[in-house]
Amino acid sequence: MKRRNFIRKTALTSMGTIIGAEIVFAHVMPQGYVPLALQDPDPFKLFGKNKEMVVLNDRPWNIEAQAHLLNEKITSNQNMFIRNNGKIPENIDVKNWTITFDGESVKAPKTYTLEELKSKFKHHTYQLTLECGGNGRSEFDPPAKGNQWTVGAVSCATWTGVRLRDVLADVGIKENAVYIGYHAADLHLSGDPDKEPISRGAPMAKALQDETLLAFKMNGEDIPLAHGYPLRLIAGGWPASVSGKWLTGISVRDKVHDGTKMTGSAYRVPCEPVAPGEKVKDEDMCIIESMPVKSLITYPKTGAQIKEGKSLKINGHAWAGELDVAKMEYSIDFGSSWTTCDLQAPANRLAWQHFSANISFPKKGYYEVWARATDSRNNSQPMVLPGWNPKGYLNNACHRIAVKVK
Ligand SMILES: Nc1nc2c(c(=O)[nH]1)N[C@H]1C(S)=C(S)[C@@H](COP(=O)(O)O)O[C@H]1N2
Ligand SMILES: [Mo]
Repeated sequence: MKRRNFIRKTALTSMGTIIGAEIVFAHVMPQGYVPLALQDPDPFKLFGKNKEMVVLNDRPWNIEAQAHLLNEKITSNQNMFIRNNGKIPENIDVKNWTITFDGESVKAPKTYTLEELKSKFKHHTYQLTLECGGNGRSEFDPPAKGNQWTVGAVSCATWTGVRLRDVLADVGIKENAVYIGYHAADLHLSGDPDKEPISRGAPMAKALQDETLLAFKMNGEDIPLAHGYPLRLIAGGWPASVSGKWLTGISVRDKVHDGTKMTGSAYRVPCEPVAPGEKVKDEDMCIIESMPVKSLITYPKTGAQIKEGKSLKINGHAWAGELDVAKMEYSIDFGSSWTTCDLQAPANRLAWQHFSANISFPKKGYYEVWARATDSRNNSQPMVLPGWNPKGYLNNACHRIAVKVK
């Protein structure tokens, strides 16, 4: 990371300053050695994250939010999950940053500087929900390998950029275009510069949507480094893996993009339901497209206590991939009966929707509040874990919180 470089260049005395004490035997410390006290950089300082964010992995960095941290209507940087497949690029030269369009289905390859993108095309701003396909993975049984996300790998920030569609029109696309694939500046964990940590994409129909952006701003400011500075593809409502960070290229393909993590079991699920633990052949796996309907109670925290006779106000967000959320309900009797919540319209298509409710409880005791969203095609969240799949994607089971009435 940046910090390592920085440390290398820093004199021993400054190392002492960072540690907060003199390194007494500094003169015999091996050259290039990084003292333990500096080896474990603080992700909160490093990325500006809330201290309650949970680090799932530091090589590469994977950090998730907790439900209550996502209570903001628009997710701020400090509460936004980080999902990296490789190493964050270092020494970004934003003045010379370029994006190249190539592939079988461009009329001719074309490169733009970031400045050209910004000055040549109209800017658009949308709130867009990004959820990792593996959000909720920790609940699958048999367990699935990978980061054990609980509920916090989702965000809805405001993204500003140019429409990919407008840029593709300027590049010139052939009629046989089927899919786009992205290329990015992050580094493969092996250190091999010829390997890409991830190179995913989307069918042309998704690439050409109004809301699909080449974004250079998040919440009105430069995109934070960990979230793709200085340029990022944003494809809301689809697995967030489609939203390539540190974007350097888009290939317009005449077939389904076959980049890293497009094939095998990566971001793919069995086309037909399978029994838990079953082996599934590659050809029976289908690429995840629109994410399923889901919701999250962001207030109060699980474990909340209230006084008898008082009502409890809950609130949270609901989202449904490409669709709208049509109905939001809660249950306090383990799903036996459901009551409708207030549900707001999305700020724009592909933005999450806010819900709230005032809940009365019949008497003292332990309760669980379960929340269930239904999309505009009448698909509801399952109360328990949905279809098992080898990599543990698409867990959209109802979120629940424990409540005690005292
Ligand atoms: N270049 C690049 N883009 C990437 C990734 C990555 O590792 N490298 N991870 C993807 C995955 S799997 C997810 S879930 C989102 C996470 O976005 P965030 O870290 O900004 O929340 O970025 C996607 N874009
Ligand atoms: Mo992801």
